[in-house]
Amino acid sequence: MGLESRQSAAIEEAGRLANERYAACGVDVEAAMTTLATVPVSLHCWQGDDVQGFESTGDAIGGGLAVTGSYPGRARTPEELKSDLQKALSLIPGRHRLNLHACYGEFGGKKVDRNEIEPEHFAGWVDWARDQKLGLDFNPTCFAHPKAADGFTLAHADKAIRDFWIEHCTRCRQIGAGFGEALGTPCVTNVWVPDGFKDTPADRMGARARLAESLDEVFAEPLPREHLLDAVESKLFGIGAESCTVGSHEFYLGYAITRETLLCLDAGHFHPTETISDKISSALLYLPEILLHVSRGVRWDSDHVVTLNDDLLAITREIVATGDISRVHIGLDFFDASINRVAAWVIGTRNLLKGVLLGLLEPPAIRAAEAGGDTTARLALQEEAKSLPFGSVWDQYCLRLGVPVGSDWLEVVRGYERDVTSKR
Ligand code: RNT
Ligand code: ZN
Repeated sequence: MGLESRQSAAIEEAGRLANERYAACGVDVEAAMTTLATVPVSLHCWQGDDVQGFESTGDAIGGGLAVTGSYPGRARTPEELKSDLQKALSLIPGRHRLNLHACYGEFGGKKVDRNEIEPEHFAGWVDWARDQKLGLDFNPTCFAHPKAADGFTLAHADKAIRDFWIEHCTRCRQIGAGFGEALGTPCVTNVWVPDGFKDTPADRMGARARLAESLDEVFAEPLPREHLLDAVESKLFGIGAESCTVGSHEFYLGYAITRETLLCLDAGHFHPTETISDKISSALLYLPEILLHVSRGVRWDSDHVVTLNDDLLAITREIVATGDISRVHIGLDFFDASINRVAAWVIGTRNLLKGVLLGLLEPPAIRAAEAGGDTTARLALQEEAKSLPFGSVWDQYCLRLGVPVGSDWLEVVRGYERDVTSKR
């Protein structure tokens, strides 16, 4: 037996023992792995190039966003970004999605302003996604543009500027619906605008009323839900917009419920002790579906790579605990330019999937203890569940889905770095 097959046999044997251990806790590991394989994660294209896009206008990112780090090898062209994504996806178990921003169109060196984008600028992405068997999601890009430089877009006091961004977002919905139709899976198109005040506003209501009115124009055209799912994303603050964000959580919660859009909850967009895990069940009582931007804020909305920490585990177990994972569209939203960018995708996405798997492996006795009023047992079982042999199930899952087990994937990324990204 060669080294590799000996290792595979050991992983399978450890998996068999782990499955028995879980079975004794009432958990069906096979069923958990089967379910996990149906959960798509939408990988955000913008981790690959530090949120730069392909417009080559040189406009600063703005919008209250910041990317730090100067690790070599960022993708500079659609070809490079596609190749990096393929490498990352080959190291992540399961079938997933790609989340594109409008500024990642293939403009062929031509200046195409945001109010001029057309489906044709994304045809190459659709062909590639079809080839790679990926669904596509989409986002208008309402930042990194002279008409967003003063921090306002859809809520701008100037009607001409509002109209410009309304046109951009309207086109984005049409492009998104085209993705959904072409690929046979609805495209979640998420509107996030940076609009906010650096210092204490005198008229919050006016700005919010303008935002609502602009959004109503954007969403006016009915497009089939089997092609397009509209989402709106709230935020607490951004750099340079510390005092008031027009599209706050309350604003969008009300908007999503009344206009029947998805609500996007970004893990970095709330007060530091507030968690999105606790919001999922509330949102799903009033909305059929929601979108998550899973991120990791360190001291602020810093968009660090997602790690397998308590926050993530609380989010993923809630997604499972609601009883219908398909109502929660899982997207990632982080951008770290200080480490290998392909590795960042792989680390964050594998962690997200590990979290969902842990949620699926939760012993049912925990819920039963709570239902029976035994909160002592609930706590005892929650804590004991933490040392169940989860790692052996995850290894087994990776082995079965044909992706590297453990940290073996890092060697593959290193090889790609040596041969490809370090030469950019
Ligand atoms: C910004 C929002 C938004 C962006 C992306 C690039 O704070 O989180 O989702 O990160 O659109
Ligand atoms: Zn986000």
